[in-house]
Amino acid sequence: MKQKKSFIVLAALALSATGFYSCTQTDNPAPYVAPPEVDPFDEGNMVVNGSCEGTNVANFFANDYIDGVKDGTTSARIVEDPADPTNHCIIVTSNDNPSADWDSQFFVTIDEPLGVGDEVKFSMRVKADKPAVASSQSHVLPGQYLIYYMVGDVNFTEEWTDVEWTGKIDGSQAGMQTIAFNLSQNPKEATNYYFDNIRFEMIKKAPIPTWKNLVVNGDCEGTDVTCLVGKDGDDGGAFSTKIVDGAGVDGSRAVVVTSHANAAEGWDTQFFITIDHVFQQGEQFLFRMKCRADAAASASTQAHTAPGAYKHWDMVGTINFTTEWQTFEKRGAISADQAGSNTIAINLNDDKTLATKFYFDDIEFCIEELVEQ
Ligand SMILES: [Ca+2]
Ligand SMILES: [Ca+2]
Ligand SMILES: [Ca+2]
Repeated sequence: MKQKKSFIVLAALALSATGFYSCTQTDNPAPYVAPPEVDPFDEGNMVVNGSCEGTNVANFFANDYIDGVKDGTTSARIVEDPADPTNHCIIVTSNDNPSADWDSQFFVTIDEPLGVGDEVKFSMRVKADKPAVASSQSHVLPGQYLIYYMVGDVNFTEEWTDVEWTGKIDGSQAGMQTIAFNLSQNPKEATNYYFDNIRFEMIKKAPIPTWKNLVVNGDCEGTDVTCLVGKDGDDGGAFSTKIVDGAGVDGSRAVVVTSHANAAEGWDTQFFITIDHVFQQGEQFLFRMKCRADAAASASTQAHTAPGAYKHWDMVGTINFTTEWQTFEKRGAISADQAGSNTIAINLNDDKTLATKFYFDDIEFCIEELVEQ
């Protein structure tokens, strides 16, 4: 009896110590595995093992010479710092009488390519067995050259020296994920280069361009005609937007504008899409709408500063209407002539003898906006 009681106490203690209250005695808990040691130098660093105190060389490559023999582009070697047995660093050995600055190279890679406008900071410490200078290049992967610059020239002395560079990725560097250092440039003779505390940080991702639609009630399902202004040919120039039930796509509502058969000018009949935004030169835009007419017709378009206030003879080119619904789309950049306007005017009496109805639905005028990531 006494023996049985102590067994129960021991079993209860064992169960509460492991935390597995639902376990039976036959369960075999998984062995404890210590979590990997986290190197504080890795935090925020796009380069893994930048301190070189681990063994991971996934982000380091060397096109180098070992015992005077070309070793090609392979993983870089981490060695004990010759001046400090408690420290580790990368060693890259160059060659005598190189034929080009890039006979020997060191490459630092990151796992994701950078895009135009990404703001980044690179730093490391370097030294060499002889004073040296290395230029840097942007590559995709090691050896996939993009452009002859990246983080500037690096100066090496026989003592550890910190180098640092901050900048933005430009169009020629887009897609880069490797910094290449040319180690056969100066001096033109064999020496050992050392790299340590390598850090490549993202300061700020480039904002993403997105389309922002500025047309109110573009699908015509509401009553707001702030952005949708019509002028029928027989209205004597008066604005009178008509949103008509059933005239739209799939029986929905749409704007209807009617031309007349004895027009004096192409703009006797017009439809205006006006937005609460003044176009800036160079601004990217996307104009899109669904349209049709009761007879085939073509319409020129103009830029206006308000409905009826002419600015320029072209805005989104010529629109060709058929009797079927179709999507008209125009992308472009606001020109100097269009800058300052805010309205697309569509001339619906370019055929001065055509009296017909034009239908407009699902109208969007989008301006490109940059959204922070
Ligand atoms: Ca190599
Ligand atoms: Ca180190
Ligand atoms: Ca509609």
